[in-house]
Amino acid sequence: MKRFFSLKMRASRTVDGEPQHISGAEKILQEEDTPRFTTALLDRAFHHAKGQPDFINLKLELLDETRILRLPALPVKTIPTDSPAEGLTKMTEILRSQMGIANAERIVALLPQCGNMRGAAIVDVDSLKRVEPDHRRGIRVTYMDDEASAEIGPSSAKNHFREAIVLGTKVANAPHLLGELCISDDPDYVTGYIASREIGYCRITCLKEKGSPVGGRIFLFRGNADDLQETIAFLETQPVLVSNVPGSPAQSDRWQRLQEDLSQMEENGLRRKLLVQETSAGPQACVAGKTLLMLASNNYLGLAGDTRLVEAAKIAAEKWGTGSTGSRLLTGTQREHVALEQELAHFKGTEDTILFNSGYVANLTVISTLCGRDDVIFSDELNHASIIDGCRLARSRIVVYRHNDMDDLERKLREVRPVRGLVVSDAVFSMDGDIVPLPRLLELSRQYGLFSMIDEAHATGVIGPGGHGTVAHFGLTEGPDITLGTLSKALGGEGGFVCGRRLLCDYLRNRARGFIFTTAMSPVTAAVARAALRVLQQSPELPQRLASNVKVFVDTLRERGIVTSTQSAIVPIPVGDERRAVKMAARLQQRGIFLSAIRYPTVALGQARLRASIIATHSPEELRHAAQVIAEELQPVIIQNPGSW
Ligand code: WAQ
Ligand code: MG
Repeated sequence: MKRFFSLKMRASRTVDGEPQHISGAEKILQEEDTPRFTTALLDRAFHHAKGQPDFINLKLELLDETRILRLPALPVKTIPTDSPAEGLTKMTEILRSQMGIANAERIVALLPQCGNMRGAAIVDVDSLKRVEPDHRRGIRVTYMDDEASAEIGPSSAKNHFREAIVLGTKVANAPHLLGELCISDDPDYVTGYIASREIGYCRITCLKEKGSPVGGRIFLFRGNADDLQETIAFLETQPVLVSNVPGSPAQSDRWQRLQEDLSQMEENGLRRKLLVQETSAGPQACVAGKTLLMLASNNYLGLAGDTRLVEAAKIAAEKWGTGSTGSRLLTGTQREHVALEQELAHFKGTEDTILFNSGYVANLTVISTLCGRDDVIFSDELNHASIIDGCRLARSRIVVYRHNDMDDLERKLREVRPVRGLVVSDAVFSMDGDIVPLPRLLELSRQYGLFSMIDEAHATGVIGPGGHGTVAHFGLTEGPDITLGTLSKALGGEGGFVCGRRLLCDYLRNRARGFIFTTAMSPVTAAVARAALRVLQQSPELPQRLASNVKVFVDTLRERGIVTSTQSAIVPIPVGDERRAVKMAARLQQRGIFLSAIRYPTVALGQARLRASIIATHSPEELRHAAQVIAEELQPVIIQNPGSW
């Protein structure tokens, strides 16, 4: 096995009795390379423009290979700017509209005060306070290197860009950090950057006057005191090797980049594989010839394999054929589509409904059709990717509020005072299984004159009496302006829908690109959804059976010491480490239980979990058995690893 070392060099000179820094560098390298690099670093120390050192500190330290995190370099984008004013404005804009940070101006204004230190400032994006323990030193990020770098040039060849992208990639992947701002304190270097996992590494070519020694670096933090400790520990001690670091901002190879990214995912346990299901959907599944208890599907009511839906599909196919033949606005509207829209409106108690080809498309389309550059969208931090993508497509200013925290939402509404916009939330959160506090959300949206929207993907057919959804669950007389649902989860088919007032649906039929510029769903698909609604109406006990199954499963887990809770059919079981979660899921699969390991980027790094979703047609015995097996497998992990780094 290869042994990896961290090599650090610091050279200084004593001036008036005080040590004065000359140069410093660090590497992560393999044992056989240590002599070569030690010599090269010494050479760099002795031949520096700042002068002759009288003190050189060389440190060589063995690293635990299994702890080294390998990360692909952030994608690079360059934004050309002509003046510091323009550059800082660009930075503020990105911070505000692409990263959803309300205090953007004030944070950028702090930047020049956070430089000329050994380290960087950590700024709490909500309180705007510096929270790193030592304000004179800052937090110094170390234990990182470009995986491929095999050269140390003379100090004159210092490559600001490559060093910064290595640091920026590590910082962007640190827990509880939303991103980073940086201006170099090299008087001759006016290019700086703003970076995050979402926006990548965005270079801004002019951020200060040439000749100015004033730089700065800010890490944007959100969290509590424990979170801060975790962030600092990651920055200061987690070894990181960054792969695919471009030699210059312009360098790229269009295929190699894809290959390296996939290899990297593989190494980090993040590469996905498709599992082929060999039977129709039900409480059991057959994968690779083995029968497993299915705890990973969205088939909450068991309808995806229901014979009544299958019959409806056959009849519809015979009557209507298989394709809709065109856009809804041209030849793609058949009686099945119209009837389904009316029946969904009736089911949800709204004036009208409009169909989409999937829930993802529905979110993307509705949000980007209703909102534009002049809107502010308030979005829960745990909202589903399709909501986030919809917000981005809208090009609105995005303000992210803390998960299900209506006080935080209210604070942000008060602060931003939006003229126009939207408050949007999942109804049931897909990775945690909890429910949006809808009454308060509606009250706040109304008070500020904003549209309200919930995504009932995991609520339709599951939540509320008869599976009617979140509005029924809270016993409200008036629901949100926009309610989105899917036909593909509890309703056992496929497609998405949006319901609300007639004006909303009429508007969307005329303006929504994801409705207009696509072929309508098959009439068979529409007929299947209608059959699912009929089954649900004839069997209102189905959602109840689901709820009591969930209770059996959660109670058994709890009896066995596994801490979990849910308000829906989704039961998150915390594990922490990504690779461990994957290993655990594989082991459970060997023991006949199929559930998914959910990990970064679906949830934050270090918060990997197992996610069980329950089906109404599971038997209580099956669920009790599954919970016991899961508890047996998980117990040692929970004790050894409370989800820390
Ligand atoms: N950890 C934390 N903060 C640091 C570190 C570190 N390892 N090194 C420097 N800083 C802080 C410190 O406060 C400096 O004053 C500030 O960052 C700027 O450091 O794509 O050269 O080394 O072409 O001057 C950006 C490259 C170069 C843009 C940034 O920063 C591009 C740069 P400098
Ligand atoms: Mg530097």
